Amino acid sequence: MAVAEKADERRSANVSTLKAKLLEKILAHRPRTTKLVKELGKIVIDQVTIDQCIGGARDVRCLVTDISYLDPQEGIRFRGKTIPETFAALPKVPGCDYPYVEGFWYFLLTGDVPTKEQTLEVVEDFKARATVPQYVFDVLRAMPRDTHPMTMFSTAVLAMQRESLFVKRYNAGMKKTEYWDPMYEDCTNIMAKIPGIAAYIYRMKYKSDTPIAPNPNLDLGGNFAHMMGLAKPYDDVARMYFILHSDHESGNVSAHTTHLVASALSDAYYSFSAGLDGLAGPLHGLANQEVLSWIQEVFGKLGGKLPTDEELKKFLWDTLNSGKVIPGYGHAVLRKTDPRYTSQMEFCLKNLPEYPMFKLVNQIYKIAPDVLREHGKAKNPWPNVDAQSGVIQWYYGLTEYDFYTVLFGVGRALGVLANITWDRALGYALERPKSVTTDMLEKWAAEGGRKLS
Ligand code: NMX
Ligand code: MLT
Repeated sequence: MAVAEKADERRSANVSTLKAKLLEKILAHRPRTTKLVKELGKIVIDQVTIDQCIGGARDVRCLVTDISYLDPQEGIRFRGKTIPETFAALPKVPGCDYPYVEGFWYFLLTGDVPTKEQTLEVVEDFKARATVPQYVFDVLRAMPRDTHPMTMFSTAVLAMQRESLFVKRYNAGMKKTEYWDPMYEDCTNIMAKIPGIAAYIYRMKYKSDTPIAPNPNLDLGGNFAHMMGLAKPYDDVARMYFILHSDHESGNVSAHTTHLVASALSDAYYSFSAGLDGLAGPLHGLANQEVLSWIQEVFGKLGGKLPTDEELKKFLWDTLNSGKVIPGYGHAVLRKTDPRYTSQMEFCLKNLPEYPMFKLVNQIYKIAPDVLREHGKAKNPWPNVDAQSGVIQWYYGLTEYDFYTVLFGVGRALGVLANITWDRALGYALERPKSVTTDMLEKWAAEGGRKLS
């Protein structure tokens, strides 16, 4: 890119430290992507088998992201850092155990750990963008109160699509190299507003329609706890929860859907709303709600008592024999206990070691993997993030478990919105894989494989 063009881009991005740093990173990264596509594009990195074609493209390497990577044995790394490393590296809110979510946003977007000062700049930027338009609340209020909170959340995000700066700039005419700028603005606006939207849905739906106004002196986690009406240390629980749920590389349903929709140059509102719809499925984010309802069922059947190991084993088998999955167990990529589960387990061991529901979760961890192995289907018998998260919410007073996936959605926004900003920055293409017919698969199978010329 010409020096003048770079300078143009810098001028147009003359806003926050984060945005300037992001542009610096984008300009440094673009030549790598260009070289990979133009000079090295025909190098083979994977092959596709018939079972992958029918079976959800499992393990096919055909997506790129530098924001997180999921190793089947080790679990997630955010920008190269494990969960403990991430928590240790980022600036913490004074008097709290967990980092600012805003600093984590800086980290996901740029790959750099922000200083305290850079973090506080993002805190202020989010506050300036946090006001939710009144029409969003009006839309929510017009929906029947028994609407699932994920439907409300996704609708609220979609309703704000008219705010998109990307659409305005695109319609006015803009160079492809500038796409990232209004995308970044839309994504930051969404990120700043959704804690208020989520809390409004919660207070309207479950707390007799008593929304709590935001407190302009608080960071995102603190303000979320305040607007939910949940006392300390729920602010730290929220920070931990949002960071842990943020990103899980690109292939999971919510991240992939957001990326797919954005690839049509749909704006961030359309894209994230669609991603939330995917998150609302019971095999994905809704599993955390299912875990809690399963646990309540066990307690309900035993009059609130903890089961014996034998009783628990029977409950697990009854669930499997009724054709259901054990929620919170198994994973499409992971082949070990999810480190997000471990991180939350450590939180529970420190803060609620004697809580009966936590004891039950631990007991399930002891019994369920063997039951799943004996069942013989799940490739991964170990727990995922959802097996542990609901217990913490319940302990701190958030017992309305059909709201849990909304919490997941607020956290997931950090990852998927950072990703689609980078999609635009690197000019990622419209996603359009090729489909084939069953006849074709049968023919290629009979021939011993498709002839690749
Ligand atoms: N309980 C019972 N059966 C299971 C489980 C489980 N927890 N996990 C996998 N299986 C079955 C699965 O249904 C499939 O059966 P079939 O051959 O009859 O279709 C078989 O085992 C092979 O599946 P896998 O290849 O091991 O898993 P896959 O990659 O297809 O799916 C999940 C991954 C996560 C969808 C699956 O493990 C599952 O349904 N788990 C329970 C739901 C859950 O916890 N989801 C949350 C995932 C994390 N998140 O937050 O998104
Ligand atoms: C996620 O966090 O998205 C889930 O663990 C599902 C996945 O990674 O496929």
